[in-house]
Amino acid sequence: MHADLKRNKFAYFFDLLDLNRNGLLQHNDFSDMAELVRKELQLEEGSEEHKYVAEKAIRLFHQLLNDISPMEHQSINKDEWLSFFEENLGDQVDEEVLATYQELIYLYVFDFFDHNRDGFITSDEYKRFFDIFKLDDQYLEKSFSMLDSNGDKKVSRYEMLAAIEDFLISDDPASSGNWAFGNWEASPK
Ligand SMILES: [Ca+2]
Ligand SMILES: [Ca+2]
Ligand SMILES: [Ca+2]
Repeated sequence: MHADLKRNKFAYFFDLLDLNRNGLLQHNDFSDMAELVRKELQLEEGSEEHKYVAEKAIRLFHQLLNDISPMEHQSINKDEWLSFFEENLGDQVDEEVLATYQELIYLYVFDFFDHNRDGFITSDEYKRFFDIFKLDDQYLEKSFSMLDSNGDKKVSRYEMLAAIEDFLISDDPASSGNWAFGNWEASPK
């Protein structure tokens, strides 16, 4: 059937998080992301808010290091990433792993980009997500409309969590959640 579908999505998500596109997930991918968010939100360097953002950004990395135990110190390669996700969210889904990553990814992509803190992501806020992760914005509109399942022009927490779950475990190529982070069939730039 669609044996490669989930693998392609896992690989796409690795490339997205690998902010400097060097083929490895390392501390700087996450701290650089926090720095971009800090500038975007115009937080003062060293402020409590800035520390909060930096701490939250690194949480996903620490969870990954803990779960994957990479060969190289503090450096996760794509094969290690793919084996972990295929083992835990592949044919057999470990519910605990799913819940953990659903929440962490939610915090990483939703919470950071809800700039006005109203609990919804607008298409402008979603565009910043595309900009920071250098995603191809020709897919911005399509991705946003796939996320916005009730069509009210904003993405709620519920819509985002459902999409992330689909992205992580659905093996249906027509599933709208596959589009949560842009065009999963293309490589991020
Ligand atoms: Ca990297
Ligand atoms: Ca908002
Ligand atoms: Ca909506």
